Amino acid sequence: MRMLTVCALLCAMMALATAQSPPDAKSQIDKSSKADLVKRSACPYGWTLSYRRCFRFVAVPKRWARAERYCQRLGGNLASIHYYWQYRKVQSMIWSAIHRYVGIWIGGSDAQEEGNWLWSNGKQFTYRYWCSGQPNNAGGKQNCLAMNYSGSRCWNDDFCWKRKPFVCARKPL
Ligand SMILES: [Ca+2]
Ligand SMILES: [Ca+2]
Repeated sequence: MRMLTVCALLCAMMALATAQSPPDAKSQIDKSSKADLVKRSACPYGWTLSYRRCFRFVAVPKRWARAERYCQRLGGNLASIHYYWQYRKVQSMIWSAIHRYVGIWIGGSDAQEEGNWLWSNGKQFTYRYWCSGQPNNAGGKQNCLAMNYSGSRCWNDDFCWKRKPFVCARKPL
């Protein structure tokens, strides 16, 4: 009997709670998350959308740190690469801009600690596409990641002071 009373009380409270929440709350959430999705798939002018990230190739050569600061002023960082297909996509973006393969800075660096590669945007450095024999830290001072190296167009650690074109990446708007 006591159990029944407790149950009746609980059921009444639950019914009250349900009645108090606005009936269209769920549809409101659905609508706003849909709008959010549409919004997040847009890039600022001059950026290329690729799977929820915006990329931008900058042809003016800069040192790695200057390139990173330039990307930051545009609301991003030097690009990080996490998959082979993503690397191919960035390569084709560069190719359609300049129709040649040259060394390009992206956001990897082991300047903080030799051999400990980090992306400047804070993402985990798991995917790698190093050329054979790289990174070799030539001269004990190669701490920045350049893509499109050699005929295989793979990754090389290079001197950060070198001026190279670069690729920025940022979140969609
Ligand atoms: Ca190094
Ligand atoms: Ca090297």
